Amino acid sequence: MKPVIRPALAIAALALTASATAAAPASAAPQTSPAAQGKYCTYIVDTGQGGCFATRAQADRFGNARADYKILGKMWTDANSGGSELALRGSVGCNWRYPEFNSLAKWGYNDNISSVEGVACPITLWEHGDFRGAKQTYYGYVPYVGDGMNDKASSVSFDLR
Ligand SMILES: [Ca+2]
Repeated sequence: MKPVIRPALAIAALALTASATAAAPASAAPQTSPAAQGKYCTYIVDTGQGGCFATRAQADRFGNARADYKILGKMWTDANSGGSELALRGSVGCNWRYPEFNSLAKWGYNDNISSVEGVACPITLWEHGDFRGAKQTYYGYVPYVGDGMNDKASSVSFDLR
């Protein structure tokens, strides 16, 4: 009896150990936001498609780099265009409030914008979602949005020429 029981107990103990270690990594799964998937994010308002990529070249090629999907504006999570980058693109252009840009949270960019660039249009940051709260408009590249808007923007508009 003894030689048979010992291996059986050893196998049972081993199986318990294996299942316990397999469960641990699943409970510690990292949180995933769009920005966490890549440093360079882009969104094309015409198609409703976007993504984040490891390189800016990959982000620029997204959407087959159609020329009419011009970059309306860019924003970064750190000052001096540092951190993660979000480029918003569309064919309609300026003087239009894109309803799709009413929430930066869906791209992982809520309350973390520190620098911006108005590329095709002046870029307006709004303190809250749905274009509410305090706002500030920036022209061209601005390495720091200022203490009043830093890490506060929750929506963005391009409704000025
Ligand atoms: Ca905010």
